[in-house]
Amino acid sequence: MLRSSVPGKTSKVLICGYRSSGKTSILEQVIYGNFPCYAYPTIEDIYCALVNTDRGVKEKLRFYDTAGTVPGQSTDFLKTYMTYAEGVILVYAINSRESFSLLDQVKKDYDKIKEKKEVPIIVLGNKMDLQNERQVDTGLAQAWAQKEKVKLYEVSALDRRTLIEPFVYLASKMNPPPTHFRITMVKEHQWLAVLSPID
Ligand SMILES: Nc1nc2c(ncn2[C@@H]2O[C@H](COP(=O)(O)OP(=O)(O)O)[C@@H](O)[C@H]2O)c(=O)[nH]1
Ligand SMILES: [Mg+2]
Repeated sequence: MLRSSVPGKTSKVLICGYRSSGKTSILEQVIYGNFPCYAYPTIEDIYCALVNTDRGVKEKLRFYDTAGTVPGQSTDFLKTYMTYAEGVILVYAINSRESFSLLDQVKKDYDKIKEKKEVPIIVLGNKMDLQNERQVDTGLAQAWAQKEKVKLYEVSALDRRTLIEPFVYLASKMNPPPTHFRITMVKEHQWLAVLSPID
């Protein structure tokens, strides 16, 4: 049965990072199971999907696929998206050192904007299939992610199986159930019935 954790609510997820790191390919693969042979540079695209969570419900997510950035270029255009994002996916390509360096700038911009909001962020090191072109060391990337308190996955947009865990993780972190305890009231006469002596 199709159930959403918050009926009617669609949460906004921003996907951003270096130009050509594979943002559009990742969304096309995880949502449609399709790896486009060629992709046009993105201006802005919106993808809607129901994503499984580890709570047995699905989250309705609206992904904002943005134009890629390059180091030195202003990331100002991302600020409006950042203000409204309820989840963020930062993408770099493991065969591009520049794409990884850019994430630090994007994350810093984001931290300034989000203030005290707790917004789930995942980092995807894409193009894992291009091992022989690797420029970003896994350990180094994981150390950065740990420092920034974000979860990092290496993935390949060619292989949908690598994308499932990160997307389920992100969806599970969105709209988490309240953590306060629910106190069940017991009516007084029920206790009396239990405590009354047996004839
Ligand atoms: N080998 C490989 N190529 C990829 C992967 N993801 C994307 N690409 C290619 O990288 C290029 C840029 O991809 P695109 O999705 O348009 O990147 P975007 O600018 O970040 O949206 C395209 O030629 C894709 O076919 C991947 O995981 N592996
Ligand atoms: Mg794109």
